[in-house]
Formats: sequence, C-alpha cells, structure tokens
Amino acid sequence: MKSENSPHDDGYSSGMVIRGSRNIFTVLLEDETVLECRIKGKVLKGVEGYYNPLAPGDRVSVEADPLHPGTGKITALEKRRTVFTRFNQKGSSSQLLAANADLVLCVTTPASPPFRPRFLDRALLQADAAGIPPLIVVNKSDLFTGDTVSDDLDVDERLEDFRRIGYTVLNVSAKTGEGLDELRSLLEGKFSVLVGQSGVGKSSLINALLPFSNIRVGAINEKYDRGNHTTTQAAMVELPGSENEKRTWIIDTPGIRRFVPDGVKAGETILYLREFAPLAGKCTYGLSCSHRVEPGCKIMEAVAAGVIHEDRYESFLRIQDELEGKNYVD
Ligand SMILES: Nc1nc2c(ncn2[C@@H]2O[C@H](COP(=O)(O)OP(=O)(O)O)[C@@H](O)[C@H]2O)c(=O)[nH]1
Ligand SMILES: [Mg+2]
Ligand SMILES: [Zn+2]
Repeated sequence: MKSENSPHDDGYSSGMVIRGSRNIFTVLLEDETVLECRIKGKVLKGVEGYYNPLAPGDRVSVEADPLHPGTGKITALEKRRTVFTRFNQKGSSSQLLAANADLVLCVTTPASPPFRPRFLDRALLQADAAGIPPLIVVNKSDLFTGDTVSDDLDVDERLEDFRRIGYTVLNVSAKTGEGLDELRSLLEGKFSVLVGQSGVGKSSLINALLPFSNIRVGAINEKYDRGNHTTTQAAMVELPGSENEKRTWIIDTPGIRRFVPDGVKAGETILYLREFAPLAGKCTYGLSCSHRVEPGCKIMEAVAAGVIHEDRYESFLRIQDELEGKNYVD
C-alpha cells in the first residue's frame, strides 16, 4: 500500500476521520486534502458493537472510489489507542464520541446554566473508565459573583472537593479570556474532546481558542440533536500556534443532555470514582455490598468521616442504580 499517494490519482492513502455520521465520513489525508468517504463493502474490521462505526480521531486507510470521482472508500481501520463513548439511549447502544483522544475536557459553569455536578461525575467516570485523563474546565468564571451568595459557595465547595480527590480544575472564561493561555498549554500536542451540557460554552471556548473558526454559538444544540437519528458529529478543529511537533486538535460533542456511562457494569462503578476505588472490596460483604445498608460498609464509613463527599455518594448511588436497571428516568 502506497501511503504517500492521494486517492485522487487512483492510489491509496491513510488519514484521520475528522467528522462522521453513520455512513459518510470526512477524512483528512496525509497530503492535507479532505475527502468524503464511505466504508468499503458492508463491514469494516474493528468497528463492531458501536452505534456509529467510526469517530473523529480514527486512523483509516482510504482508496479512491472509481464510481464516485472525488470521494473515497475506507478499507481499513487502525487499532484505537482509546475510545471515548457514551451510552446512546435512543439507539440503545454504545456511541463513539472520539477515537484516540488524549484528554477529556469536562466543561461546566458556576451559573447559567446552573452548576450540575451529576453530569460532571458521569463524564469524569467515563473518562477514567476509558483511561483518558480528564480535566474539569469551569467556563463563565466571569459569572462567579465573589459575594457570599449561597449558590456560589456550594459551587466553590464542590469544585474544591474535586481538586481534593485528584482532578485538575481550571477556571476559564471564553468571554474575558481568563485562563485560556493555561488551557491552551494543556491542550498542546494533544487531541481533546469537549463534553458538557448544552449552553456551558463549548462552542464559545473553541472560538475563543481559535479566533478564526466560525463555529456557531448559541442555543442551537438542543434542536440539533432532537429527532436527528444520524447523530452528526462536530468536526475536529486544529488549534494553531503549536511549537510542538504533534498537532493540536479539539472536538466538540453537541447535543448531550444527559451523559449515561457506557461499558461499565453496575458493580464496577466503585472502581471509576477516584476516592471510592481504594475501598473496593474492603466492605464486610466485599464486592457484593450495595453500600446502602450493610454494617461494616467502608463506603458509608468514608461518607460519615467526610472522606467521600455526600454529593458524590448520592451520584454514585444514582449511577449504580442506572447501570443496574438501565433506568434512565431523571
Ligand atoms: N458570561 C459568559 N457567557 C458565556 C461564556 N462562554 C459562553 N457564553 C455564552 O453562553 C451561551 C452558550 O454558549 P455556547 O458556546 O453556544 O454553548 P454550548 O452549547 O456549550 O456550545 C452563549 O450565549 C454564549 O455567549 C463565558 O465565558 N461567559
Ligand atoms: Mg455548541
Ligand atoms: Zn459497602
């Protein structure tokens, strides 16, 4: 296979998927050309078990499609280093959000929309379960009032607890530019995935990091996903100014209202919550403990001792129930 040739001259090439639906994929080839591609034949090895066969970040082999000049056919998929997925309720299957991601940016806000630790807990759990380092990005930090308003105190207190249990929390503002230099340096040379509820400012952050991009900002994402069975993904965006040899990429994940963890069994929940994991198996009833009523439950003891925040315990119970019964009622 000649990897240096573009499929435009009937050769073969390799490239990276930068956008995809369920059957049409945009591939950035090695010669920097961009090609719309379909999967060759009915099956592609390595894509089994997912709602969408390929995701941004996937490395693929491409050949020219003689029947449709100017388009390509994907003939092979390179083994993925990481997969960032979520459980797609509509499709009742695993949805690939990104392949080969190096970093998951869990975006949240102190207000507008209100701080939602439940979403954060789920996204963090998914990143840890996938073995991809997560980073908590608190956007709209310009909306922290600085007054001793009880709402803000709660947010501060919760963010402090996320720091305590080992997460990096970065305060930024797409509006004022606060924290963006630090964020940029953390993204350099990596492929990062943004995840967060609609309205937290994911598109705004990409725009702020990349002044020339023209991603639409506004309340369009809710509409975007509703009733759209093909689940169009946002395109990967390359961030400029990297002095590193490795290129810097970022991708948005539009339209996630609720993050249902994927690929984690109910009984494994404890393993992917950082401050819970060291206690796994230590309860009197071992791994069969439900951590709700049993005497000698190390999790309940840790909650009583303040080692596990009550709010995280609440999240843990909800996630465990949800994974147990696949019960998605809010
Ligand atoms: N005050 C403030 N507003 C912001 C900031 N970032 C985004 N917004 C606003 O929040 C709204 C939602 O932003 P958008 O980027 O579309 O959010 P997305 O749904 O996560 O992509 C828009 O009205 C933005 O102007 C910020 O840092 N501070
Ligand atoms: Mg958006
Ligand atoms: Zn227990």
